[in-house]
Amino acid sequence: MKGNELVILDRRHLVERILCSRDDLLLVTGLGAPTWDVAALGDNLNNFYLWGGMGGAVPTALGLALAQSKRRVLVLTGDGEMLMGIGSLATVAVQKPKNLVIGVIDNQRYGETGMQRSATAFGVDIASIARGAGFETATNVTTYGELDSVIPQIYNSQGPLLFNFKVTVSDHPMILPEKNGLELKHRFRAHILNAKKKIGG
Ligand SMILES: Cc1ncc(C[n+]2csc(CCOP(=O)(O)OP(=O)(O)O)c2C)c(N)n1
Ligand SMILES: [Mg+2]
Repeated sequence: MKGNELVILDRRHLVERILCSRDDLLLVTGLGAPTWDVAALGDNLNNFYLWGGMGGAVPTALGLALAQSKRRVLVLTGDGEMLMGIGSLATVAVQKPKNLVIGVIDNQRYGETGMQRSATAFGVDIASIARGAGFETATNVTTYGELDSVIPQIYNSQGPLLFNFKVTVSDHPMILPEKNGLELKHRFRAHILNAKKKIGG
């Protein structure tokens, strides 16, 4: 995948299609637009939104996946955020969490700060980097047809998996969830641990 090829995925449609069958999926979102995309679908106590800590989305999701090994964990983050934490792919490849899926929403831009081109606009391929780290499954997804075949893998295939979704540059309204990080941490933790107690885990 070169940086200048046609891309047709819309990020809000993408996220809606992935999450419409989410069931009890645990979801970590990278700062900025990926958080707003998920919030646009309504709040969910199984969501852990990151507002800062750029580069920390995959490490956060990795810790969660290791601690909650019976739950499926998805992280949705941006190309810029992923590039900042790119070394975390090596850690994931070494840890091999079976329940972790990484979805990169790759608009080839740093959206929030003014749409500056990221390295992926110049051909840097995050999926190839993940394969180089040791991921068996790490691919680019550019069409809705490919997305349809990837969604069952997100929910069922053995992780770690990485899907780099090529999306159009867009200007969707900002939908902001709760911003207090402490509150977000406490409610997520309480919800997961309480749910675990109920199923006797
Ligand atoms: C350490 C650090 N550097 C820079 C920023 C400013 N910043 C916030 S969001 C963002 C761009 C994120 O780009 P990307 O992850 O690709 O998300 P997009 O909005 O493009 O979907 C930047 C540079 C920050 N929050 N933290
Ligand atoms: Mg981006």
